[in-house]
Amino acid sequence: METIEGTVIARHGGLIRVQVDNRTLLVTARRSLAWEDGAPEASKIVVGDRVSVDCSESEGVIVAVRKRISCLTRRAVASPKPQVLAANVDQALLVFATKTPEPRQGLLDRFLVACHRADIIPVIIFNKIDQGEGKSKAWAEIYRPLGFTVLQVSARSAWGLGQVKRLLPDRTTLFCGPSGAGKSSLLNAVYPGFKLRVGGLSEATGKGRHTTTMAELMPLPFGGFVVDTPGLKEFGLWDINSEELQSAFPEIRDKLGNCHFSNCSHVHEPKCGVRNAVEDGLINRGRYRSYCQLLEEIE
Ligand SMILES: Nc1nc2c(ncn2[C@@H]2O[C@H](COP(=O)(O)OP(=O)(O)OP(=O)(O)O)[C@@H](O)[C@H]2O)c(=O)[nH]1
Ligand SMILES: [Mg+2]
Ligand SMILES: [Zn+2]
Repeated sequence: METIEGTVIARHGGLIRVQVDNRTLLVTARRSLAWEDGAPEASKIVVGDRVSVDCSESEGVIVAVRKRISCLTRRAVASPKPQVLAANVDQALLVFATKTPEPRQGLLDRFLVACHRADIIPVIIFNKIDQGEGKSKAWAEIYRPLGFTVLQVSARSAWGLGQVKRLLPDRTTLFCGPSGAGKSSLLNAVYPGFKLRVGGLSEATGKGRHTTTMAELMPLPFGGFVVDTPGLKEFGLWDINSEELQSAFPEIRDKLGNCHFSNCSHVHEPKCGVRNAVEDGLINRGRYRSYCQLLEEIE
């Protein structure tokens, strides 16, 4: 059997587009795939997967999937199954709008926990700064001291785009966030050659219209790859325990030594260093709320 190696750049139902050197092939996947790392729970090929394609037939067939270096996974809405957004990405740009659609801290904190779990570097982007700062300034003051990069940009006016561009060469970057935040607009602004479809917002709700309908991996002319994804409403955590959750919150990790009980959950125990820090204003209340909510959800 003659096989060649490639990278999955898009899925169209059962058909999978694979990049091999400078050409793309439209192939299918064999039913009994060989997963180098063992079949994952969501054993579905995703964008970013490195695959072996058998080219001995006229139509190529994927026969094996290589070990994933990273994969950003969420619990799909109304389904017990995990959904992998993309494989083998190095960093994720979490794109929110400063004002509309209104950014939700709960969603941001979920993204950050999932990136921590997946060993993917998160970057928080507030787009549409041309419409005003909205919550972006207050949130930058919360998240920057925690070690996260927070950028304020505008795809429309090109404000701050240099900072985004500088993050991209020679890596694979996932663009994710709610529908209508401007992920595709930002990508078009970074490289007009993409010509991605951009959609308006619903006048009634201020939310996006789910313009991008599938994840797609695209090469940048200056090196590196980007993945545009459909907007996300929900992000359920997948495969994470309470210790990992705590360690995903740097400000909680920082106070662990101050709790009376070594197995403190920081929700109801007395003499809790984390809750004291919240009372003293050292830990942001919204962040603490996110932690409690996520802990309840995973337990
Ligand atoms: N004022 C302003 N509007 C913007 C900016 N960036 C994007 N928009 C508008 O926001 C709307 C949504 O943009 P998209 O790029 O389609 O958003 P998206 O995040 O890709 O949305 P989905 O594909 O649905 O997930 C469009 O009407 C854009 O013109 C910006 O920097 N400023
Ligand atoms: Mg889009
Ligand atoms: Zn505690």
